[in-house]
Amino acid sequence: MPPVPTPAPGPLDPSSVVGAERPAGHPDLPVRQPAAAELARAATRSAEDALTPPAGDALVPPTGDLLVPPAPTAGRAAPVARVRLGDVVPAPERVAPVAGADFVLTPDTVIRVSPDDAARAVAGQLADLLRPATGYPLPVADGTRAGTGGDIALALVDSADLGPEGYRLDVTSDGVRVEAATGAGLFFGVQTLRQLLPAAVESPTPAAGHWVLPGGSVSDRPRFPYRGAMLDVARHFFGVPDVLRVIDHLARYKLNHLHLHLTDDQGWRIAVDSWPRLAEVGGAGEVGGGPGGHYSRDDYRRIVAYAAERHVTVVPEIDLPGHTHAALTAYGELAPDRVAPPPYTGTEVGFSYVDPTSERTYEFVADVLGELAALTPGPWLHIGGDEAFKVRPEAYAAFVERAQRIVAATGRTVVGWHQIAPAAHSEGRVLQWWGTGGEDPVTADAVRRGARLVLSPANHAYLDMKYAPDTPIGHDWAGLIDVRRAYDWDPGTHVAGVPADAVLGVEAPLWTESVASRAEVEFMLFPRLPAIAELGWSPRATHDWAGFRDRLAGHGPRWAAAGVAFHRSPEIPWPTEPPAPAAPQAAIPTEPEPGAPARPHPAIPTRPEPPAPAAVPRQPGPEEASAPAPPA
Ligand code: TNX
Repeated sequence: MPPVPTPAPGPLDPSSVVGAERPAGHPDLPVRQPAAAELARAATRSAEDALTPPAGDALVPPTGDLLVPPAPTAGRAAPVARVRLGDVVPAPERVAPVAGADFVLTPDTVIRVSPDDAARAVAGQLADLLRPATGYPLPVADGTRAGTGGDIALALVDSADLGPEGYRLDVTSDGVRVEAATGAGLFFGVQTLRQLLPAAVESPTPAAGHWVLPGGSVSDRPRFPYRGAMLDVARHFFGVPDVLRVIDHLARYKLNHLHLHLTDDQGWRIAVDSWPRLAEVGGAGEVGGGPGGHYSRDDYRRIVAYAAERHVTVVPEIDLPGHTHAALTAYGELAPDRVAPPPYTGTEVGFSYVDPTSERTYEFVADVLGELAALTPGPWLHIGGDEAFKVRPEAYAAFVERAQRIVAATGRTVVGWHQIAPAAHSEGRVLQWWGTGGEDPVTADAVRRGARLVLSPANHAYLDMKYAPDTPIGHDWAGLIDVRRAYDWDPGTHVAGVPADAVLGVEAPLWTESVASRAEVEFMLFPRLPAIAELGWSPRATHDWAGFRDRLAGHGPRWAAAGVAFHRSPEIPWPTEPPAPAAPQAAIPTEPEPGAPARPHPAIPTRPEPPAPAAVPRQPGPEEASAPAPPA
C-alpha cells in the first residue's frame, strides 16, 4: 500500500494570530487572508533583518511583516508602561527594588565594558538591542570604572557565587552596572536589563519612549544548567533565517540549548558528504507534499555560530533507528527489505526503521554522527530512539548500545528520548523524558544506573499541543496546554524516583506536523516558551502562578512591538489600557474570539487519517497510562 499523503497544511488563520491585519473598528469586514506565497515571503525575512537594522542606517524599518502590527513610530506618543524591577521573566533569584533610584537612558549614555572580547561582544549586542527604538548612538567604550555618570557598565568580575551563567544588576539614578564572571552571565544580565525598559524598546524602528529603568538590584543565576527548546525541522522545513529568529526568542528568556530535530520520516535536513543522497533525496519533501529542503554544512555552521554568540548550544538530533523513512528513500540498502520506499508526507509515526542487523547500518550511523560531531562544537549528540515500534526490544537495545558507543567515539555525550532507558548506561548519557505521568520505573532505573534527565513532559512542555479546543493548529494527544498547564509543574520532583540532582534541566519541544510558517512557530511558542524557561531558570521559591501570570502579561506589548506572533491566552491579563499617560495604545489585536468556531487544520485531521504502510499508531507507554488515549 503506498504511503497516504496528507493534504498540504494551509496558513494559520490570520484572525487568530495576534498582530493579524484586522481593520480596526470594522469587525464585520472580512479579514484579509495572506496568500501562502506572502506568508512564505514573510517567513523568509531574516532574523537579522527583523531584529537588527542594517549597519549605518539604523533607522530603516524592515519590510512589512504581514502578521504583525506596525510598531509605534517616532513622533507618535507611545504609551509609557511602567516596568517594575520584579517584572522579569524568568523570575530572578533575588530582586531588591530601591525607590527613587530609577535610571534614565539618554542620547549621551555610553556603554562601558571590561576590555575582554566576550564582554565587548555582549556590549555590542546591548547597543544593537537598544539603538533601533531609542535612536540613541550608545557608543561602546572600554573601561568600567563605576557604572556612574549616566553610563551602563558591563563588568567581568571574579565572583564564584555568580557561577557560569549568573549576573548582578544594579540600577541607580547615576548609572547601570551589570557584573558577571563570564560573557554568558553578562549576556543574561543584558536580557534582564532589556526587560526593565518599556515595551517600546522592542520596536525595530524609532519609538517615542521615556527610557527609564527601575532602581534597585537583581542578583540571579539559573536553577538548571540545561534550558532548551526543540524545533522539528523535519516534518516541515524551516530555513536558516527562521531558525536564527527562534534562537533570538530562546536568548530573550535565558534558554541556552536549541535542539534541532534534523531527521524524521518526512525529511532529512542536514547535508552529509559521505551519504549525499540523504539530504538531496531524503530532504526533498515534507508533511503535506511541500518542497522541504535541507541545511548545507555552511547553513548549519551559521546556525551554530549565531547560537553560540547568544550563548545557546545547538543539540543536533539524528532520530534512530525509527523515524528513518526519509533516509530509506535515499538509501534502500539501509531498509530491512533493501528496497527504497517512495517519500512519505503524512503524519503517522512508528512504521520505519533502519535494519539493526546490518553492518551497513552502523557504517551509516558512524559516518553521519562523525560528520555531525565535526560540525558541532557543543558536547551533545542526540540519537532519538523514540517510537521504533517495529524493532524488537533486544535488537533495539543492542542498536542503542552500539549507537551510544559511536557517539562516545566522537568525543560527544549521548542524548536520547527516554525510550533508550533500557539500554546499558554509557558515560554521561542523558535521557529526554516525554512521558505524561509521574511514574516511570524504567527511566528511574536508568537514572539509578547513572543517566541524567532533560524533562519534556508532553502534557506540560509539548509546544505542538493545542492551547484550547479551538486552537487552529496543533495536536491534543497529550491534552490541551494553555499557559498555566505549561507552568504548573516542578522539574525537580516530576518523575517518581528521579531526584532533583539527576535533572539536568527542561526542554520545550515544538513538533511541526501542523506548523508550517514562522508565524505559526511563534504562535505555538508564545506565551508558553517563557513558562518553560522560568521552570528551567528560576528558583522553586519564586514559583507562583498568579505572579507569573501578571509578569508575563507585560510581555504581550513587547512581542507586539517586536513583531512576534503570539496566542492571546485568556489566562493572562494582557494590558488593554495604557497605565499612563492616556495616549492611544498600539493595539494588541484580539484572538481568537471567544466561542468562535475553530478552523480545523488540514494537517491535523479530526478523524484519524488512513495509516501509513504498516504504521503503528502511537501506544502510550506504561508511564502514560493516565494520559488521554491517542487517536484510535
Ligand atoms: C511524539 S515524543 C513524537 C513525535 C511526534 C510528536 C507529536 C516523541 C519523541 N516523538 O514523533 O512528532 O509526538 O506530538
